[in-house]
Amino acid sequence: MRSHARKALVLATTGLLAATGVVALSGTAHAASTLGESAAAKGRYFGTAVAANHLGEAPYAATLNAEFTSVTPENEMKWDALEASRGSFTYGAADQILAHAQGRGMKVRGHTLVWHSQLPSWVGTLAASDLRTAMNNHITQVMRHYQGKIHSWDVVNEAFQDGSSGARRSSPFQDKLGSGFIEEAFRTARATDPAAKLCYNDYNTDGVNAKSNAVYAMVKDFKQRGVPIDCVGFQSHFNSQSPVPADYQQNLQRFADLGVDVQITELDIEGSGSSQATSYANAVKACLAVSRCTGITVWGVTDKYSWRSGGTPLLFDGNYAKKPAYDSVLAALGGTSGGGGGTRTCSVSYAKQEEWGDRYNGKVTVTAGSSAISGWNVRVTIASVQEISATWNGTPSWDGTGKVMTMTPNGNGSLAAGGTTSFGFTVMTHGNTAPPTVGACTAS
Ligand code: G2I
Repeated sequence: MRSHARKALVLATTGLLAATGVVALSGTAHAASTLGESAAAKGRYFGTAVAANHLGEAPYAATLNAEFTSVTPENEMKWDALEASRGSFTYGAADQILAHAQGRGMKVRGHTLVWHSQLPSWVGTLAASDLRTAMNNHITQVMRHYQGKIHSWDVVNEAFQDGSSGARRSSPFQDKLGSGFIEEAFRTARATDPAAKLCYNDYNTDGVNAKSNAVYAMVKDFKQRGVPIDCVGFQSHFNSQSPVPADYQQNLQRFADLGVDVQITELDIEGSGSSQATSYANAVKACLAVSRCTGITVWGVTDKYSWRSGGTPLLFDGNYAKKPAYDSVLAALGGTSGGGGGTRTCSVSYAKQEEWGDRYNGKVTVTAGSSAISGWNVRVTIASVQEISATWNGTPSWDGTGKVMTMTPNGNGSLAAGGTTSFGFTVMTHGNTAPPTVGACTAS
């Protein structure tokens, strides 16, 4: 049993090697351009929010890895995730995202150190001086853990009220420490990691309005008094009630003129089709028109995992197919798509399965590239004395010799980006146990 298994493994390896050259030849040509590459050509990063629990989903990881050059942990670096109980820090899920990004040369945005939401209840129970100690300790511990690994930190998130008041929002920090908590958080952050860019991040501040005016006044004051701040994040959650503002670029520019970088940090736009695509393009163009707008992050990879998935606000649909919004963003970044939403590619691998005295079974796995595909075909060639006596999970067609089989899908051949399927067949060896030659995968 053991030696039989080992023999099968060796044969499988041989088969795989025989097929490898062809797999390489099939080339799985990359899409002409990606969001990340085309943004890089404009001196910017193009990022996405990422959830650690989706990294194991092949098309999620394939899309992330192919298209994005920066990640923001969607929830994993928030206070409740990192310090749920006082003084006890849990970095597992955040570190998982960091490792994924670092292994692929992606930047990481840190989100977020001080925020009224996703704040464990123990923080709210502390008296002022203890709260100050806890806030500074949280900033210090977390920033030390990630020292040198985070390009920008959202030091304080959403500290201002919506509406016309221009006031600070009620929170344990605001209510007990007063407005000075923001400045104190930035000073503590700078002292801990002088290399990280320190950002203030908020929503409904994307156009010129009472809320953005209040943030503007704070940043101006910080710059005048030498309080350390390097960047302002504009979350940019848009929908029909809150569309991309006409003065978006102008607003980004006035902050940049204060001497800070600006970043679009959580972009998503509810809608679909060409109107969504146009809005996305306008948002991207606004950033590109502001030299200190250093990067864009969308708030998720795929509509299906969006925090407001019903609004389908992202660039890839639930099957990881590129939406019109993807094409318009790529075009706005100066990239070129293969047309119809990216170049469709696939690749194959071969493995020998069971074998008997007179025959063996082979299995071919088909994997879609970084775009979804709607069909594929693979050519399998056997030695002249061999015969294919059975096939499964595919629809074969044959050349005149009966030695070259072209396999196509059974029914619907759609695969998501990075998705896989497989087909199998039995080869009657007639004394020749050679593996088949598995040709290039052609996608449609
Ligand atoms: O609300 C959208 C964003 C606004 N700006 C700050 C961001 O940090 C915020 O992100 C969202 C996440 O996208 C959601 O995923 O923040 C929400 C919480 O304020 C996140 O939702 C939470 C759910 O409320 C929890 O029930 C859930 O356990 O996500 C958690 C993890 O899935």
